Amino acid sequence: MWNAPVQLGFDGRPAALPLAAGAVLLGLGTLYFLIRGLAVEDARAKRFHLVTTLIPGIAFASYLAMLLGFGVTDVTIQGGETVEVYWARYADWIFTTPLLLVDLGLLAGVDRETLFGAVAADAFMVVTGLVATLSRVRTYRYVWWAVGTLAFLTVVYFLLVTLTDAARRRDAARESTFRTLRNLTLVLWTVYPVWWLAGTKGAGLLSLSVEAVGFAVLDVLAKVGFGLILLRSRAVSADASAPDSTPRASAGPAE
Ligand code: RET
Repeated sequence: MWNAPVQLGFDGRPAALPLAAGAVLLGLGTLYFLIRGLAVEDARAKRFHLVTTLIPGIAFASYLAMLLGFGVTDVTIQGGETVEVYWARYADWIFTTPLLLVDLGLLAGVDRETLFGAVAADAFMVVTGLVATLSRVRTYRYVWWAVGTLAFLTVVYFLLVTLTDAARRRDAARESTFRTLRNLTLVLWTVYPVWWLAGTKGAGLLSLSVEAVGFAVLDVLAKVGFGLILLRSRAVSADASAPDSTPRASAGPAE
C-alpha cells in the first residue's frame, strides 16, 4: 500500500464531495448531540446521549479518513479490473451498527444476552461484507455478500421479533419511539446490501461517486436522523426519570 501511487490529499478523488459533505453533517450531528448531552442529568438519558453521540462521532472520523485518502486502498479483481475500496466504512460500521443496536435494545429493554446475540450477528455481517469487498475472485465476492446478508436477516429477526416483543411491555412513549426507530433502521439498513450489490464492488451499475453519495445519505440518516428522533423523544428526555421502566403489562426484567 505504501509504494503504490497513493493519492495524498483529496484533489481529484472522485468521491471527495460526498465524503466532505458526509464528514460535515456527521461532525455537526456529533457536536449537537454532545452539547445536548452535557445538559442532561438523568442517568438513563445520559446513557442514551453517550451512545448516540459516539455513533456520528466515529463515522465522522471514518469520513475524514476516506476524504484525506487514509481509509482507501485499491483491490485488483481477477481479470485485471481495479476497484477503489473505502475500507474505513467497515471500520466505522463495526462500531456504529452495534451501537445503534444498543440504543434500540436499551429502548426495548431487552436483556444483555439477547442484545449480545443481535450484536454478534451484526458484527458477522460487517466482517463478511469486508471480506466480500476485499475478495479478488468475483464469484467469491458474491458468496461472501450472501453470507453477510444471511447475518443481516438474523439482525432483522431480532429487531422484528425479539426486540419488538420486549418493547410491547414498555410504556406507550417508549414503545412508539422504538417502533419508529426500528422501522427507520429496517428500511435504511436494507438499502446498504442492495447499494453494495449495484455499486462498484458488485455489478458495477453505479459510479464510485454516485455510490459514495448514496452511502453518505444513508449514513447521515441512519446515524444523525436516528439520533435526532431518539434524543428528542419523550422516551428519553422529558420523563426519563418518570417510572417509565414500570411495565405496562406483566413483564420480565427491564434490562
Ligand atoms: C454489506 C455487504 C454484505 C451484506 C450486507 C451488508 C450490509 C450492511 C449494512 C450496513 C449498515 C450500516 C449502517 C451504518 C451507519 O449508520 C456489508 C454492505 C447485508 C446493513 C447503518
